[in-house]
Amino acid sequence: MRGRKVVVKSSHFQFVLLLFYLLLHTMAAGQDRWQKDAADQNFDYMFKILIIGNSSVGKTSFLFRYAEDAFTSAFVSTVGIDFKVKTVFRQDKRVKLQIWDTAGQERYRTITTAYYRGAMGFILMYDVTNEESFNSVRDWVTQIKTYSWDNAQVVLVGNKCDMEDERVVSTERGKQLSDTLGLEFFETSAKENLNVKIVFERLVDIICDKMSESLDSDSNLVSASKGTRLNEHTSSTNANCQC
Ligand SMILES: Nc1nc2c(ncn2[C@@H]2O[C@H](COP(=O)(O)OP(=O)(O)OP(=O)(O)O)[C@@H](O)[C@H]2O)c(=O)[nH]1
Ligand SMILES: *[C@@H]1O[C@H](CO)[C@@H](O)[C@H](O)[C@H]1NC(C)=O
Ligand SMILES: [Mg+2]
Repeated sequence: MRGRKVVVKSSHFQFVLLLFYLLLHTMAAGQDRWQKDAADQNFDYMFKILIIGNSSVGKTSFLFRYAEDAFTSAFVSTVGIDFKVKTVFRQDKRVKLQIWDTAGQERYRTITTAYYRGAMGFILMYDVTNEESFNSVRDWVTQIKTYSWDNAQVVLVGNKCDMEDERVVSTERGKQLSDTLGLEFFETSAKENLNVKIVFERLVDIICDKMSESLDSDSNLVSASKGTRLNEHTSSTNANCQC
């Protein structure tokens, strides 16, 4: 009995150590990269974007495809959180994206939700071959509402649309859910590079629109937080499913 207790405690302790290490690691890496970013003043905006969704839906692969234009079929589940920086040009503006790839596994939830603050956009991902990941979308929306800024913009993404034979979530169901939630919707494939770039560009456009909208109505950035909430969106009628 005693031995068992000690084992439990020590693995718990190891886990806390791991969390602590991760936190320091990302903070150090973040600071390092922030300094580099600060040195490069060649951008008009900096947006923080998070990719969230259940484990194995393809978040890391999606970002890897976007940032490095590559894909690997090996599954290495993300530990904690990491980010990549990429600059895009939209509407004559240089927009620097800081894209955070979060771990989908439940046990990292305390870490990952801590990064929701200040995020301007979310890519909420499920896997069209995984019913449970689709059924969890509402839970993820709740997480966003709980931990992020009211004005955060969200795009719903059904990934792995190249796997037509294993598909269990139809495009129609994805579309329906996105309409109910008031989110724009895309089906994507990190493997076949379908709709990956479009998702990021669309999200940047939505954030830009939202920004100028709040600036127009209040001429004051501080009051932007009084704007539309997630559940009150009216947009999102376009089906973007080219798979
Ligand atoms: N066929 C196909 N496989 C994919 C696609 N995207 C990802 N995968 C595979 O799905 C598995 C999981 O991908 P990851 O990107 O690691 O998943 P994740 O969402 O980051 O998972 P966590 O880090 O645990 O949250 C890997 O084996 C990938 O190769 C896709 O578009 N099509
Ligand atoms: C998927 O994510 C939801 C929402 O966070 C969570 O409740 C559920 O346990 C996850 N499922 C798996 C298999 O990890
Ligand atoms: Mg991952």
